[in-house]
Amino acid sequence: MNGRPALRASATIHRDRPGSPRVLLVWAASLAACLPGCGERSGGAGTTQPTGQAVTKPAASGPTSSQVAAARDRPAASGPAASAPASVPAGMVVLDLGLAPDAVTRATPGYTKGIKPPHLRAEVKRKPFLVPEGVENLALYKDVSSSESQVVLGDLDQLTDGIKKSGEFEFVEFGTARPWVQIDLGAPRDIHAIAIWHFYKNATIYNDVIVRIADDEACTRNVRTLFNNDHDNSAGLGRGKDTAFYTRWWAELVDARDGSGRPARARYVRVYTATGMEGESVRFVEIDVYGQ
Ligand SMILES: [Ca+2]
Ligand SMILES: [Ca+2]
Repeated sequence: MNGRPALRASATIHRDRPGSPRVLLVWAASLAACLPGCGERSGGAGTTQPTGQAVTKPAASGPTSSQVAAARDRPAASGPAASAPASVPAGMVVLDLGLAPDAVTRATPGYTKGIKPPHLRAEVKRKPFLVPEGVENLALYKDVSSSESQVVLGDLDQLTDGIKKSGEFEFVEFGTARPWVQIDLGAPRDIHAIAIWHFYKNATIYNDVIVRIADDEACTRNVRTLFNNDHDNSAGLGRGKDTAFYTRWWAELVDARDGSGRPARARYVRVYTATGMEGESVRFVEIDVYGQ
């Protein structure tokens, strides 16, 4: 397939490259707020290529030429200013998920299918997510394993390759109804947030998305569930109170911190997903784990 292996035999990919539940999704209910040039550009300071640097300070100076061009093309009511916090406390920065126009596939928002679950949330603009300076994507180039010994398309390491586009060959597709994927951070780390990009070029509502962290590879020690939208416990991991969502280029952002803002410490991050509302295969594009 264009030189790219379609099947992968091993469940775990090893590489040597350098390298309680709250959903923060609050995104634009209107299509306008989802147009290119707005959203999480963090004042236009986001990078154009995926990097390990996950955070960026709000822009301190005037707009760049690309910002000017973006501003020209977007409704006045949206844009970086709409998502910029009134003030950022000392030592904190706005989390930059790397959503520059050339870093993600800005699929047309609003494409929705007919079947919707009862717990589907309304999309409103997500508030800026503040993290301490120095927080970065700990998952970049880290090892990925899965419940499945084979995937239908792609390679597991695409989940942490920093590429967040959702086009052809830019996702990993599973042939089973309820796979999980797991990232090994290599050591216990302090996790502030986890961002998940399922395949989003066509907005999809996946069932039973569950995010867990644990101290061990088998996900049995010190297991904490950070997100669970399995409202009817069909996954058997307990009934979740989180809402269902459309897959979008701005990702699903899960807050890993406790009520006092303390990060969660763990080495392993496991994300379960079941097939979509209309039987769509489970497809992952990228998972970021932001922490220190
Ligand atoms: Ca990727
Ligand atoms: Ca369910």
